[in-house]
Amino acid sequence: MLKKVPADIDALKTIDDKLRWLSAWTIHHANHIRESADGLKVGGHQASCASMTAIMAALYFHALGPNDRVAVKPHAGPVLHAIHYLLGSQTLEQLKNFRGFGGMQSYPSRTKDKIPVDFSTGSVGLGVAITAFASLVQDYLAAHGMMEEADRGRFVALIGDAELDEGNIYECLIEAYKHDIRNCWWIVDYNRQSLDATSADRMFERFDEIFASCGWRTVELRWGKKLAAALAKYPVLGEWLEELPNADHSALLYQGGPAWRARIGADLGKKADAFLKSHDDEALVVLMSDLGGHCMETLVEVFDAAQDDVPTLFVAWTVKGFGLPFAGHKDNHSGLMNPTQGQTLRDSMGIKDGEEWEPLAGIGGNARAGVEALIERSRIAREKRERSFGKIDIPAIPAPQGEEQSTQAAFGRVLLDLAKSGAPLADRIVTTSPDVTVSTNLGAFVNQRGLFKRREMADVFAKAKIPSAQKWSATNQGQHIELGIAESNLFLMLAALGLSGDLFGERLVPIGTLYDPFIARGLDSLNYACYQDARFLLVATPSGVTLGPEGGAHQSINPPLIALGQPGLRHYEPAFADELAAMMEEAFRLIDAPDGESTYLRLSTRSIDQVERADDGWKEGALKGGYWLREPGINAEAAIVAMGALMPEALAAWEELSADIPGLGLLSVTSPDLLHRGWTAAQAQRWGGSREPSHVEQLLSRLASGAGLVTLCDAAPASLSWLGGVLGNRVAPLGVERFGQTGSLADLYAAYRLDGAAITEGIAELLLPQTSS
Ligand SMILES: Cc1ncc(C[n+]2csc(CCOP(=O)(O)OP(=O)(O)O)c2C)c(N)n1
Ligand SMILES: [Mg+2]
Repeated sequence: MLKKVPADIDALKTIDDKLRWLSAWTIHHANHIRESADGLKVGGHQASCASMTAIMAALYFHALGPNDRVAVKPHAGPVLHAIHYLLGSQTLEQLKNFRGFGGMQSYPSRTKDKIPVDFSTGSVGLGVAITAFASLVQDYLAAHGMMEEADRGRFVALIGDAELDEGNIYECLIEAYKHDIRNCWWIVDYNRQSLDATSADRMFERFDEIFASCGWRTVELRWGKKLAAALAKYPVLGEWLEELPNADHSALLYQGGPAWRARIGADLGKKADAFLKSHDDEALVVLMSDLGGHCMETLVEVFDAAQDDVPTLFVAWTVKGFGLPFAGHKDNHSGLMNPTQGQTLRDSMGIKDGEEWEPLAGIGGNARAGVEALIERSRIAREKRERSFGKIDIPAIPAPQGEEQSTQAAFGRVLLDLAKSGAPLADRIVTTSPDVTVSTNLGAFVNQRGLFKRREMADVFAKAKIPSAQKWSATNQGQHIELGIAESNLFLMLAALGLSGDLFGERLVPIGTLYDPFIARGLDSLNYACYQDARFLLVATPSGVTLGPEGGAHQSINPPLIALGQPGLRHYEPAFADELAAMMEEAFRLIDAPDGESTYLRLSTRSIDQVERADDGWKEGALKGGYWLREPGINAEAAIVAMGALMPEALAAWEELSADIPGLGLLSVTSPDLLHRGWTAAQAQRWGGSREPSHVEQLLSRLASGAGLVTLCDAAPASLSWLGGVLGNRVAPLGVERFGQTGSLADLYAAYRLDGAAITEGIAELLLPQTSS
């Protein structure tokens, strides 16, 4: 840790005021001053900002070091921008364009904001949990010699109190405890208000215990120094205040001095006389608002006292809307000052008309020098960190050999071969799985590369010579991070691993596995990972009704549709092992490429005959989303279009039908996602002049105009049926639309119309003359 300079409390307080002003003014300007082209309310959260400015001033201008990373509560985004404005790393133009096109974003965004944002936030709860996983990644990198111990930083989450209702926080807390995470500060802005209401008093008493039982130190910042002194002098007032319900407290903070006086007088009678006499109404408001989260002395003191690496929860009592006209009002979440209130606030801050944007307006004389010195001293990064790409040597990934293989088994073999090869890529791979490592075929990789644990853990079964296929000892050199069954944690782990290049300058190659249907379980966390452009490979297996006897509860139906609508994630669904190998190689490349993305491989446990290839001509098409596995004849009237594990049915039907239907083609779709994207991208190009036909258009143009397509996939049929819209082909869509059930593949394919008979019927439907009844 760097040596600390003693805090300049006065300057910090001035900065607190400045942040409150600038964040409020930025929002005010966007709503009341900036020209509105469409009359829509712009919005913003002045109250949510105001309750955090002291906490953020104490952090960014005192406690944070250059290697610390912060997830800022989404609605306090404008405070972060105000901080960078004071530091000179945010422009006036950006502040003026808050929530405008290309301007600073409503909620901190790693990818879109111009200032350094360590973690995007917006979907509450996720920004909190990712800090714990990022601290684990830091431990991983340090243990693997990819970063210096001394460069380790702290991971700070600034949390709204209502955010603590999000279940993902507790899933993360449990996982974090198992991994003995450290260097985390979670700071709760305990303003006791959410969007709709004031927070339940009862629950808050429990948070301490929950965190403490997971190894966290908890620190409560309840009263500020002045209020604490007053309560020490008048203990009866202290007892009364401790018991005051959240809703009453908020209402009194909103109503002001006379209301406090009346209520204290009514509740305490003569016992409060001395206290009330010694405070006029204005003094009462100031005193009763002196909560720990607004008291700079308290904030500096608790942050300075927590310099070890023990994870710490700070509960900072605050007033939502502190210092603003709607302070404490239960409806203030989206409250905006009106123009008159804006002017009054400006005047109260000593800022002249026209100087609203002046960073240090209203600060005179000696105070200004102190503030300037403090701004100069802040150790946080002012520039966005460079992203780390293009540094990993990606070897060719050969296809596993074998006449009959499943894509899931082939995945395990590719990883095993990589682990044994000693290629530098293998050293960058980190695998992780929510308790399905073995059943998703990661086991062999883990046998080679071991579990990661900061503290060594012997494989008790191996030591006792009990036979087992899994020989898993854990060391700090291991490369597999074991997770409990909480899929949201998997995606947050992948998000943190997938940002390692951005956060720490060392890119890892994260691979996460889970069962395909359980993507839905962690979907928002997956979206969150993609939103930040974290890079990883997600392997979802098994999938579809093809997992047969496992039954309906494990059979996925809609993930290809999810992938079709998910930016930043490329869906590949291979049928054969050589396709899988090519896709994995591509996925590794995409992880390490500036214009890359993450990849989702949807795999199967079904072992199928591999096809003979004359050459590598299929590969390019397979990586673009599809290729003709059986070329169509000139002006073919029909084609079978199939994806993934159902390819044997498609091939058999093709064999059977092609005698009767000359030129029948078989199109293997490896990524509906890429085909669709290519199609829409080509459409968008048209407006710019000449346009290249997209890959899917090129594929389908091989058929006669208006030819029929029977589409077949072990997923929602809409995954492929849209292909008919590209060139106007008629489509008979086959796929799964009902929940699955147990059974053999033959039973299930017949029941769900995924078999040869269904394909034949589909073709007949398309080719026979339409009869009218
Ligand atoms: C997952 C999710 N659900 C709902 C919302 C909408 N929302 C935004 S803020 C908020 C309440 C936040 O209250 P709190 O965390 O206490 O923040 P503060 O009082 O500091 O504004 C809600 C429900 C959201 N952003 N994310
Ligand atoms: Mg709140």
